Amino acid sequence: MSADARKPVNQAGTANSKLAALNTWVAEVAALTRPDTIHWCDGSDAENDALIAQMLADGTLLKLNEKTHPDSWLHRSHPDDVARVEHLTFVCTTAQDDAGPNNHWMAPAEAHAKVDALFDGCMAGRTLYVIPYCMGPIDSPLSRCGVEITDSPYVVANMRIMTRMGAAALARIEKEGSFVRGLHSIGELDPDRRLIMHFPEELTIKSYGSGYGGNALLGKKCHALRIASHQARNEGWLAEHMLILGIENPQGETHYIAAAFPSACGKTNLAMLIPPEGYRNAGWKVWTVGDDICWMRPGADGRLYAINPEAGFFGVAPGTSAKSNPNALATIQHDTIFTNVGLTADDQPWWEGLGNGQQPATDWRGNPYDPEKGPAAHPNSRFTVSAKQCPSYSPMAEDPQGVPISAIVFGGRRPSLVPLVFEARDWTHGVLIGAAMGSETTAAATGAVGVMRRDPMAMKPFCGYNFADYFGHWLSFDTSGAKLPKIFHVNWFRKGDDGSFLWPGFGDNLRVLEWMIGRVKGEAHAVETPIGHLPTGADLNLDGIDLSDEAEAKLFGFEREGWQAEFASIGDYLDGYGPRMPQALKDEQRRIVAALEKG
Ligand code: GTP
Ligand code: SPV
Ligand code: MN
Repeated sequence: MSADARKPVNQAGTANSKLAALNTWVAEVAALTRPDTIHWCDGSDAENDALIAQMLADGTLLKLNEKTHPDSWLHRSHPDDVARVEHLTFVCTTAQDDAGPNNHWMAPAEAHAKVDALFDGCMAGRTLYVIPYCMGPIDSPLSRCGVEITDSPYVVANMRIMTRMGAAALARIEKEGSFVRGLHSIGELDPDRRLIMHFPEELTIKSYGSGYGGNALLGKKCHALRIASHQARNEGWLAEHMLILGIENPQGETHYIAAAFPSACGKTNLAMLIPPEGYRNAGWKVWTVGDDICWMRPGADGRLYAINPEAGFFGVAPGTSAKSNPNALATIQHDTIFTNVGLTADDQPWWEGLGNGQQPATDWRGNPYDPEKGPAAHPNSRFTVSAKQCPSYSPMAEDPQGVPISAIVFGGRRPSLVPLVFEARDWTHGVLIGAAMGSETTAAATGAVGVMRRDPMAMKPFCGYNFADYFGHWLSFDTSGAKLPKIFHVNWFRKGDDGSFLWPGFGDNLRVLEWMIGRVKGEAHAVETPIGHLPTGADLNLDGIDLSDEAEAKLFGFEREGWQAEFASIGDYLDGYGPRMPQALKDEQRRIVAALEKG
């Protein structure tokens, strides 16, 4: 480790770039926040080593068992700072309608004034880090850059894993001359003095008072979804809360699928799927391109091409086991930052559902583990790890042109009504299926868990503009030359009368993906219903799994009366957006209501 690495590259620190606009902004931020020193991050190993050493010294990180988890760390956050805070997240457009009823809104001038008052002097005694980063491969035309200023070394260490950060990103920014500006301070970690502000018209983010991933790693949800969705609309592409995976069949053909599930609803797990034994023996493979965010745009051939703008995974720890997600478990054996997990007596990370026979000694707050006081790991505890460590990481994941998408999948936690899988008739119907998505809330955001809400395209917390305009933007891809993916809806979370999941899920989800690919190729069979094309149990390969009669009936059934009520509610939801809602979606909803009435 080099002792010099901790010293700011430039003590004065505000004129370290060839780009005047960047120097000016850093100087302005420094004048407002008044840090002791300024450090421009170059992304080097020496810099990272020095930051880790500093965080070990001040207790921000604890070293995990070097034998079992080399170069891995535990971070315990403030107990009131463990998840995204949707009620404190704002989209600040000039016109309130542009943010839409789907976002909390504040007028830009008022928002700047409010949050700048919090930033005033907040970095006194601290170091201001300047993090130039690129979302997507450095050489990809689909990538976009940003600079995050933060006073949190934990944020720097995480951004280094999650993005292409440092010198190469700075060079691209200097060449392009533009970048998304993100200002972050962990502040006092007081929930009453916490704000996550987005100014899409200024390509600016200001986040104060939280060190938690989605609130603080500004390249992720703030930039790659809220700001990027706004940019994507203007520039003709899509920024989505989707995983990307490749399915290689025994003939060696690979089809790429992008899937939008709400937070903590199975993206990481599906992206890293290991085929069931019969499939493995036959030669099926699944490749991981991304587990959370997908940027896609039409290529010259009319197909949609997608990149994963991230370089790492910020994944949910609880439930991750050698059985449920062996690829994830293999990925996080070394060089991993764990946040808010429990610890064994010999300093190994531990969480509910890990299932390795070990026991927790310490809970996520650092107290002796006591099952009476709740779980050892926080339900939203996470790991941060480089995608390169994932055994299933796709050789195409770094391709600057992206991968061609054959199918788009929407899904959520739906204990009742919604079958295992169905297919949209066409693009407009598919957009309606996405717009109508519902799911039970999870621990990824503060607030009640298990409450049903509409979460269109899994973007309710992340769309940087009015959902009505967003659905219109989706519809606009249906042009004459387009070769659009087929759209599907899945539900891995259907429950039986006894409250247990009816579908085994995880690796067995490949059975459903295989049917989708069959549909894309025009080979697989389906039954037409008013809600779309459904397979019967006989249309899926169910060899090796045993479904009860109840499971078969509910997973492959179409419940007309329940859907009539659902579509009435979808109609009310669309109407809530007023005249801005595209007529084509309202017409589609009415067509389905009429078809459901026919009996
Ligand atoms: P974010 O990172 O918050 O965007 O979440 P994600 O969509 O990547 O969620 P993740 O894959 O981490 O899944 C979260 C939870 O869903 C875990 O508790 C998993 O065990 C559970 N889960 C994932 N896939 C399945 C499945 O196929 N069936 C069932 N029953 N549970 C699943
Ligand atoms: C999510 O909540 O959807 C996440 C975690 O992927 S965070 O990056 O914190 O938003
Ligand atoms: Mn997510």
